[in-house]
Amino acid sequence: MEKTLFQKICDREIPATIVYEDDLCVSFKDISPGAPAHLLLVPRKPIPRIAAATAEDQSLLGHLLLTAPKIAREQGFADDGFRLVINCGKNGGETVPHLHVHILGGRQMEWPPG
Ligand code: D5M
Repeated sequence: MEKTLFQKICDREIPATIVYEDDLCVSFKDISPGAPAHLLLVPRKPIPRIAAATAEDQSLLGHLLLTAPKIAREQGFADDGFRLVINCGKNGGETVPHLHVHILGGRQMEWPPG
């Protein structure tokens, strides 16, 4: 199977500004930032979207949710708050079919999102 764009970033075949990595996931700067701080956190496992995750992925998903705030703290934008976003499928606005958590911060967020 062809690697996804984000697998290629994880494997350093495509350049990105990586800010965090461990055995299970990698975080890097979004190429098209929607906020002063905009990171993506992706599992190394290429789950296409959150709706495609299974019970087997339970601890991986927990790891992602625990790691995102840790990265925001390490990157210095957690104190004023931040937003985590997971887009799923076409109507969810997912453009890269590899599960990713957006970590957005550095400005006041609005609700509802567009
Ligand atoms: O978000 C997909 C996000 O992926 C979008 O905010 C742009 C970002 N993106 C796309 N290509 C790259 C590369 N090469 N580096 C870093 N960031 C990238 P979605 O939720 O699927 O709309």
